[in-house]
Amino acid sequence: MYPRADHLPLTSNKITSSFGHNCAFRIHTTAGLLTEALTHPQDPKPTGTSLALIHYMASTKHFMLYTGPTPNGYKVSVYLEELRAAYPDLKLDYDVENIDISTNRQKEPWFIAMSPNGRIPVFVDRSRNNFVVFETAAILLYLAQHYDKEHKFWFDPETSPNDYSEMLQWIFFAHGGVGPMQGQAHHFHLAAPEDIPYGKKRYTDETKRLYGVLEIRLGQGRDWLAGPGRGVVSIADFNVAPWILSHARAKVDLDEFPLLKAWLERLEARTGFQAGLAVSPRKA
Ligand SMILES: N[C@@H](CCC(=O)N[C@@H](CS)C(=O)NCC(=O)O)C(=O)O
Repeated sequence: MYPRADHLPLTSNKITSSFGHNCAFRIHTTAGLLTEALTHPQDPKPTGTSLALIHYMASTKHFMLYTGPTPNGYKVSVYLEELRAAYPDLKLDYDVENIDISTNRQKEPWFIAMSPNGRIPVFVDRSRNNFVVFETAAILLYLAQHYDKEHKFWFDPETSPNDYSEMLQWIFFAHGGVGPMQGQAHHFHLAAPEDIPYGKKRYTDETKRLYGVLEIRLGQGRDWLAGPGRGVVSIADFNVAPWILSHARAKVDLDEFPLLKAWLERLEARTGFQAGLAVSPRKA
């Protein structure tokens, strides 16, 4: 069991000085990588720990995002790009390392040191002492709390408690429902080593049922999932949209859900949304 990288002890002061005073704080999170690099100096893999460490250390950008071209990966890059567009003065910038999950890089010790779950995406906040966040919904809420101070894409729990609660309801609904169920649909249709019609049908049907729930919500006179009146675009929408975008992989026809289809088109028309998808290009 690897501890969280930012809880690991400082391993080397020499590296701090060679990167200048702004980089000193980074050592704490990189300690996981560093420990691996020092423990396995013979690591021959070009994508191994030592290169990951160098990549991490060589930048002064605010954030580091370990991600990939998947629905969960896109959730975070979409919100990051929406934030960049909404808060140009913050000059939020970030490094991206696209993790090829087909080679199981996300199961390597340096990655597990950051995220014991061994899945992408993982977000590291260099500006806040290399704090590490995994689980997409938690990353979105973290970004909202620290970098969306004007509540452009979320609701203030103090002044708008009901909107805040509804936003959480739709985030949890997607995080516990749409993601896992549609993920299984993708698996049975595209990745399972054997053809299992029962699994395909069960998870496609459940995905359709969950899309139907979103359709009901949008049918309540709404453009967006949370917020007063017709709603306001928020992280409740960003959190589920990349899954809906992948509907074909789950063998779901979006024409069966016209309000959801129109909602997705509204999101796709947004510059930030498009930029977020471009962060991790899908392989042809
Ligand atoms: N509940 C997690 C799910 C993350 C997840 O399942 N990521 C997938 C890609 S969409 C992954 O890393 N799969 C590789 C693996 O399972 O090893 C979250 O929301 O962050």
